[in-house]
Amino acid sequence: MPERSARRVFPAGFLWGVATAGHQVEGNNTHSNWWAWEQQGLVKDATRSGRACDYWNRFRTDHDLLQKIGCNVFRLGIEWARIEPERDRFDPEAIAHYRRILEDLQRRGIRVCLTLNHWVVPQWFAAAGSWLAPDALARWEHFLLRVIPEFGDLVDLWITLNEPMVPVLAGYLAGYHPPCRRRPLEAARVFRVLLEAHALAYTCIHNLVAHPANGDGPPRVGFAGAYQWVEPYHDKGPLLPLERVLSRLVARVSFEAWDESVVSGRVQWPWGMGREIPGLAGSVDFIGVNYYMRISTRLDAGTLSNVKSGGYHVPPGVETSEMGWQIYPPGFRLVLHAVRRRFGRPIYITENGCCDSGDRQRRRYILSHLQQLHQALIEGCDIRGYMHWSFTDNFEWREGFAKRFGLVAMDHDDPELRRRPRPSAAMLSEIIAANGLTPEILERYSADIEAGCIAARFAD
Ligand code: IFM
Repeated sequence: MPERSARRVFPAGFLWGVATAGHQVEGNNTHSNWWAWEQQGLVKDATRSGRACDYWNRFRTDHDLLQKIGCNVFRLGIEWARIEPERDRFDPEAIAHYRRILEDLQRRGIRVCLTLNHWVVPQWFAAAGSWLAPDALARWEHFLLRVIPEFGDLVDLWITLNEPMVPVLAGYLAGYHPPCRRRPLEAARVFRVLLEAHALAYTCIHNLVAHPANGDGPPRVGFAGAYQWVEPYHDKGPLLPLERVLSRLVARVSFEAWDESVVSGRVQWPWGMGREIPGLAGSVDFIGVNYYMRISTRLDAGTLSNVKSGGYHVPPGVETSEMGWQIYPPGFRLVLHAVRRRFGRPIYITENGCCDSGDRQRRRYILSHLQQLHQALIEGCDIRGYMHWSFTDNFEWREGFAKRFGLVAMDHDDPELRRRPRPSAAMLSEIIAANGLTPEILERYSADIEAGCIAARFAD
């Protein structure tokens, strides 16, 4: 439960905003592997991304809303499949359109956090073997060399890859994201190739961007990692020691090995045996932290396969979101400290949010997570910004449109795709205006918060 009274002011210049991803909002990303996969009816609610939020055409309306909320940063992505719909054929109109979008943000004084790859790849790239193709990195570099100079002057923060462990685990190990493989050795190869892809993007951006939008020095480049707080399911009893070991293993497999590979420049256990990757060591100017939940490890065969499949163990009495994810704000602070210790670099929160169609839990979620974030700041974590996931309801991958993370609600069957800000958007707007949590804000929302508890779902 958020505390009711303490004032929590954030540093001057702290960035406040929201986050999206190209495929989830733009619509009609027809040349992509995800588009092809959706046509097979594999999305849980049998929807397809289709026109999604039509951000591609309605970006000005959305940017008006960003301004109303008071955002001074916006995280968005570009889609490789749109820019290079066929191998070696770049679409100049798509590039020009992305420039229009970024320029519109710049004109409004909204800083740009741009993701170069958020899991989705062109269908031609997927058909040739995706990240496992012998020339995958050459194709990726070809793309980077074309796009980075186009957008370099408009971007403040570059995200090379979003949650690279998701394609590794969901695409190649658990097999429920395209290309739906269950091959540990392939997963390990993809892990290595994505490290190389990240390092390549880091180097290209630093080599190619002479005048970054941030203006005051070299470009700022990082990746966005999916972090969870992983703990044993039981807090006492004979299973606890083994569950502790399991929780270490899950954290290691899911994000620590990636982080330590980036720090050391060598592919770390269990995904590799220390092979060096040129250009990788220390290839981050900041870390993007995506944090949603706690994972509880329990001693049964399901735990490891559940890690990325959504079927998590939830201890009795722990509140969950509509994704079935444990809402656990203290884990946020703990994750931030762990990331600080590992990298010693500035941190931006590139995603944090709650799947909540009725907007009953979201305000409490935001307040309690911001309190933890602020606590981490006071304790020495260099956190520079917070981007809430997500701006509008959007295409939630294999969950389709059924799962709703938006501060702004959208009915995807509405021909007008009207944007309807939820009450939590108004609350975030007040927080941004105050640059933090004031006792007045906490007091004003305490009734909502408590009313929300009644409707919140509790496990067991
Ligand atoms: O929607 C996703 C996003 O694309 C990546 N991070 C988690 C979000 C919620 O599942």
